[in-house]
Amino acid sequence: MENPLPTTAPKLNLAGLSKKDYDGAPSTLCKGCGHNSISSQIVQVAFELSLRPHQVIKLSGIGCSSKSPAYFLGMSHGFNALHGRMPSVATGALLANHTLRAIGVSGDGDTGSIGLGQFKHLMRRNLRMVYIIENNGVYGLTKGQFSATAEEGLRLKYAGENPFPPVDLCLEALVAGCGFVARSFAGDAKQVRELLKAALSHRGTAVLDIISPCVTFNNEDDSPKSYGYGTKHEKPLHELGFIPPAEEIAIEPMQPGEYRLVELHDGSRIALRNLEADYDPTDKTVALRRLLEAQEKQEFITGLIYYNPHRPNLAEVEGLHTPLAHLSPEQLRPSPAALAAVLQDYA
Ligand SMILES: Cc1ncc(C[n+]2csc(CCOP(=O)(O)OP(=O)(O)O)c2C)c(N)n1
Ligand code: SF4
Ligand SMILES: [Mg+2]
Repeated sequence: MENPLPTTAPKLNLAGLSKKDYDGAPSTLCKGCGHNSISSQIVQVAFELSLRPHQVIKLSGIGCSSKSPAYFLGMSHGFNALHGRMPSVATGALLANHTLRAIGVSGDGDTGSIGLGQFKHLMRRNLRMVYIIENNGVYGLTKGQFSATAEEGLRLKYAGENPFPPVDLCLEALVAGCGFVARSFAGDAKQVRELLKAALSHRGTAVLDIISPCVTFNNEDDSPKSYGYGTKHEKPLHELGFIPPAEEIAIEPMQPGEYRLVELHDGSRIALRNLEADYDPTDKTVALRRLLEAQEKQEFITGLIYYNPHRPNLAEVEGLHTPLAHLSPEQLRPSPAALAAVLQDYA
């Protein structure tokens, strides 16, 4: 019998792939978890940017957030590291092959508690990778204990009252030398997408601290990491749009001085329209002051908080050329004569 349903070919990108080709396994996270929404944006961005899946490596630590690389880019490389140890594994992987595009997903526990030391050293070394923190203020996977990013005095049904002040991971990244520091909200899909695209174009480590509500343990409307609170209180510093290399700027209407264009490493640009008077994301002192002020006033600011493309990344510092993975068997296996010459040096 003939199939009565009309068949339409899926839209393909420049890599010849459909959006479905960027899917991962079905998510096993709770329905409505912010982490699921971030995975969907990664799929969308990878499709729009025509990333080649075999040139991407996904990395993570341990947590609900760290499980999520299983739910996007199923054809890419992946490594689920130990708790808080994603930076070491990422460093090893990218020293072996610095041409890979690396997307790391961590949690506020994975980064802000057990992994804080590794995180700080990753910023210092400026490994080229996108480092996403899916920040929900709790250890979701182990049933909702407070994490280091939970607000002081926050009361939660299962965890009780948090007596400690929070760690601000954007501040930590900034102080440690990170050149791309952004904060976003899983409920603001467009901003997450534009920041992800820009982060993928950055020369070194790009940190995206995304408030990603845990609907099971931390989603009461009065909690600053809930959907309700985020939707009501998000204060974007600017509207932003990613412009791929060589593409015309299609933002209308555009008055002189209304937009700030920030050039990225690969020739793409971000157009920023300030919503907050004179916010300059290229000024580190301004960024530090604004983050401290937001902490003091408990404001939920989002956007590109700091940008500096000038520091070389780790591969550049190390002067890496052809990755081991791209060498031919002949290059990898020296001849007996070459080996004898090397040994001669030690004689
Ligand atoms: C060495 C070690 N210590 C503790 C744990 C237990 N543990 C598993 S996940 C986790 C925290 C996860 O929290 P977060 O990174 O915020 O991820 P979420 O689940 O909230 O997305 C902890 C403490 C572990 N797996 N390994
Ligand atoms: S427990 Fe929280 S963080 Fe974990 S999957 Fe459920 S909603 Fe997401
Ligand atoms: Mg968490």
